[in-house]
Amino acid sequence: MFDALTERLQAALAPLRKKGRLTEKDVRDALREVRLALLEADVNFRVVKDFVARVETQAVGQAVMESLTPAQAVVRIVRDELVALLGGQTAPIRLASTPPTVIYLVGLQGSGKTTTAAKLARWFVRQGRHPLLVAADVHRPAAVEQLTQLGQQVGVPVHHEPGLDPPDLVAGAVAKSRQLARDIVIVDTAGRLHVDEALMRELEEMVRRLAPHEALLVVDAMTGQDAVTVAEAFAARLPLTGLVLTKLDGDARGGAALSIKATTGLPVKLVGVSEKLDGLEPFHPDRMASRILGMGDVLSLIEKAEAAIGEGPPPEMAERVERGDFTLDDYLQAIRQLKKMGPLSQLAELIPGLGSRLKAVRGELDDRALVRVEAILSSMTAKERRRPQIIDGSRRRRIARGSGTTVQDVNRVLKQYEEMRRIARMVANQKRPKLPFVGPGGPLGRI
Ligand SMILES: Nc1nc2c(ncn2[C@@H]2O[C@H](COP(=O)(O)OP(=O)(O)O)[C@@H](O)[C@H]2O)c(=O)[nH]1
Ligand SMILES: [Mg+2]
Repeated sequence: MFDALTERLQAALAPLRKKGRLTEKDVRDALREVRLALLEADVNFRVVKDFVARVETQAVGQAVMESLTPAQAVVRIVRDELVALLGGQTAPIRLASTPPTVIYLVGLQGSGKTTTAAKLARWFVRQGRHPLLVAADVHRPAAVEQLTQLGQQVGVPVHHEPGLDPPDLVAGAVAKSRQLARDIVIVDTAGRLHVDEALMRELEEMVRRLAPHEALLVVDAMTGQDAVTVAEAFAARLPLTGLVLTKLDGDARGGAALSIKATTGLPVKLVGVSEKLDGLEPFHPDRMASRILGMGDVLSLIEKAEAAIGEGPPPEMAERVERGDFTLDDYLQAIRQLKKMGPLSQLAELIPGLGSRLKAVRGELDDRALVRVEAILSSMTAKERRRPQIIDGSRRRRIARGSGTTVQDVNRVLKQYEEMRRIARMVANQKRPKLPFVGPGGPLGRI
């Protein structure tokens, strides 16, 4: 996420750290680089100007110059102002006091409305709620079909009546939600390639017939500060309550994310971080600021781990691992949990301190290797996983065939497993419990 920006900001601030005392010139030089970094990331120029001015007023102050660690003080100011720029506080999705809560998703075609509708539905289901999706993009038949399929994947009913206009359709949505005992109504709307009058009229009419509690504008982060123009056009006609920034996993430069709150006044509430239906996250300005500055985001990492691992490994597995006696079954489980945490390259950027080494580390993290190891382990029988010593030549050939890999791949996985077990035993003997499946020789290595 925003790799280039992170790299440039770090480079801009690095010279400060090399000096014990800072002069005003040092600070101004660094801020000039910060300014260029932001402009290059396609942040709105007025936003950049205000931002740099605010940082400068504070950073050339006496308190900073005379502090024991002036460089840190400057970085802190940059971070705090970045948090403010991104909206300050986390802006939650507000639920109606009397259900159902009505949430509209609006935006240009291709911005990610339909995907976000399904992601949001899934997100609510996981919170124990009961959403209803409304397929109000009736102009393209494929759109209804797309939402219907996504609804099935997340186990959420989709409301649609062929031949009905969107305003009439949404007008009946609350009755439908009551009938199906649903407490949240998520309306997926039509988009155009650009903002046009017919689209706006239709949306206005829909909002008149069914008032939203949340009207979220979905914007593609890849469009940079063009997103700001789109947001202003929608905000002029609709009672928008917030934004969803999608495709943050792509090579977006950061312009949209950093400009949009300041220019529209609307908070970013959610971000889309993958095409998959679990790729939706609440937007936390403070965590995002840390990430942009390459400081990592430990809180998100912990949350991901907790969500993936749930209660943690079963106690008997933990015990076995501690004894240095873990099986191929344990190995398989560990890999599956690691996979649930998301793409390895995305996890890397949450780890503090990787900073400029992030790119190199990313190159080494290979999700396909993980998938391959999983395929190989899954192609073994339960007995083989418990007693790997019985895996002879013919079994190896069968496992390779079953997993679409080669015998060499299977050999490598078995060798890695032996190595991990050896390390685990060594660790157990030193009475220093440590997870053996991460680190050299672990599933992150090449197979
Ligand atoms: N990588 C990535 N792709 C996304 C994200 N959100 C949506 N997409 C993709 O963007 C394309 C358009 O999404 P769609 O929901 O159909 O957009 P709509 O026209 O606004 O309804 C699809 O290919 C989605 O898979 C995201 O957060 N990350
Ligand atoms: Mg759509």
